Amino acid sequence: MMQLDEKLEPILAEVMRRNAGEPEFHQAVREVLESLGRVIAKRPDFADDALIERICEPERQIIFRVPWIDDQNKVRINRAFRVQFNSALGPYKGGIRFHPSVNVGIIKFLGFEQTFKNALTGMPIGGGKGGSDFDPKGKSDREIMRFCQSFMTELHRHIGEYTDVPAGDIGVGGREIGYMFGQYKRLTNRYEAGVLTGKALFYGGSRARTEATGYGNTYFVESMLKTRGTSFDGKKVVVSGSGNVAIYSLEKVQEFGGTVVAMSDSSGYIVDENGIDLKLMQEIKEIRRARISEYLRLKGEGKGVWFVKAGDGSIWDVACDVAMPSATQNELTGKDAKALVKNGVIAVGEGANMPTTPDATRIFQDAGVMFAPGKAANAGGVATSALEMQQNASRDSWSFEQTEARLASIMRNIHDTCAATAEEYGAPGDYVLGANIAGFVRVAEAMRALGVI
Ligand code: NDP
Ligand code: 2IT
Repeated sequence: MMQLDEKLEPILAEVMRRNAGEPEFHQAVREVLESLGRVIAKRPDFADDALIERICEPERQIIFRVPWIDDQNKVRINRAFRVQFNSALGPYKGGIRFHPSVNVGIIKFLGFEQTFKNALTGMPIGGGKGGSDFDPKGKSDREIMRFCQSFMTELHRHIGEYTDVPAGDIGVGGREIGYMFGQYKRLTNRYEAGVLTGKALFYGGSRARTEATGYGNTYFVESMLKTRGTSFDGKKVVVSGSGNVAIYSLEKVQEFGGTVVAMSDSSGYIVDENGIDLKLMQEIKEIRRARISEYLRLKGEGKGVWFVKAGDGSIWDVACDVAMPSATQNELTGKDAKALVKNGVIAVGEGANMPTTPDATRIFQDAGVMFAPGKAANAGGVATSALEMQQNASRDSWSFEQTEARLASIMRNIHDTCAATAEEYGAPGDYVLGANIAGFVRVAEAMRALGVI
């Protein structure tokens, strides 16, 4: 582990004491604090007035019960969260995750990361995150609707266009946002389109929001490859996951001339030596909501396609030039990083939030692999959410081309900001340091201007 500046050590110790048993949150805070030693050496005033301590403490945390009735008429209970982390730059903004692994520590880590990510976009949005330990797998459409309605029956008091603007994340996509928006509208008697993003196009959604995170990560990695005089063209790529982020990474990588040879879900991974078929993957995942092994069944054996069950191997053993982990936190371990380096990987772009363990990140950086941290590389989703808020506020709707062009320019900007910041702070090519410092400085300047609140 990297040495922490001695002024920052007690801050981390206090975060760990106060948030006992929340390892993901500790991990996210440690990583940012590791970058801040160089900042306070240059700008000691940023350590005044407990500014860093305040940045590590969420402004508000809401935990609530969600009762709902399943298709067997049985009453079920889940626990839900909204962590409103930081509103110095704008209303809290960040997704909602439905997954059985969700707990307050996971939502806190995501809200903390979101704060710096949102700052990096340059848009007026604070950081927040929410979710529930509800497991959408195997639930009927009606069960999903009843759950979303009950969830919003409590959440609606805490959100609003000027307060907190949720969106999707794991297990929450267009369908869930629709049910939540319907319930919010009914409870408040307001057609407040800007209260949620990721809406469908026919009721206030933005074009390119569905594609934005995957496209954005691909744009970021393309910019990174360009610094070494290369591009996606002709590259072999592995994308983990097969949800929203993974599918639109696949689409953009293909457009840039790369070949995605493997994708996964929690049941295992699929390899297609000829390149994963986008339409087939969309049919399996977006329409049928099926398991990834369906890909092999539909394609048929003996065509350079195979499936490896989870536990029987790691997707990161598949040789590639570019790795884009786009499933979940800590999915790419030190062992995986070693295998990727051995197989000649040159760039890694984090589509997911914190998918790479700290030791794996170090292995990449020590081996000279270009490494794009999630809070920079996957910021295209939330940036396009901010564009959706802009369209809602002006009662306007932009074309796909116009919206994607804004996204592309935001991603180039984030890339260049991270690169320039890393250089300015004496670590050229270290995008982790660049993203952490550039995000921190923007939030910190705003917090200082607003006084001790
Ligand atoms: P989806 O629910 O659409 O897809 C998630 C994918 O990851 C699925 O293939 C899922 O497999 C897999 N996955 C999730 N949890 C696990 C797990 N514990 N173990 C193995 N596989 C898992 O979510 P998204 O694509 O929206 O999100 C993916 C990642 O990207 C998350 O880290 C999210 O925070 C991040 N992100 C999302 C943004 C967005 O706009 N949607 C923006 C920025 C970041 P299975 O179906 O089997 O569970
Ligand atoms: O992690 C993320 O940035 C998201 N899930 C998207 C958040 C948003 O508000 O669009």
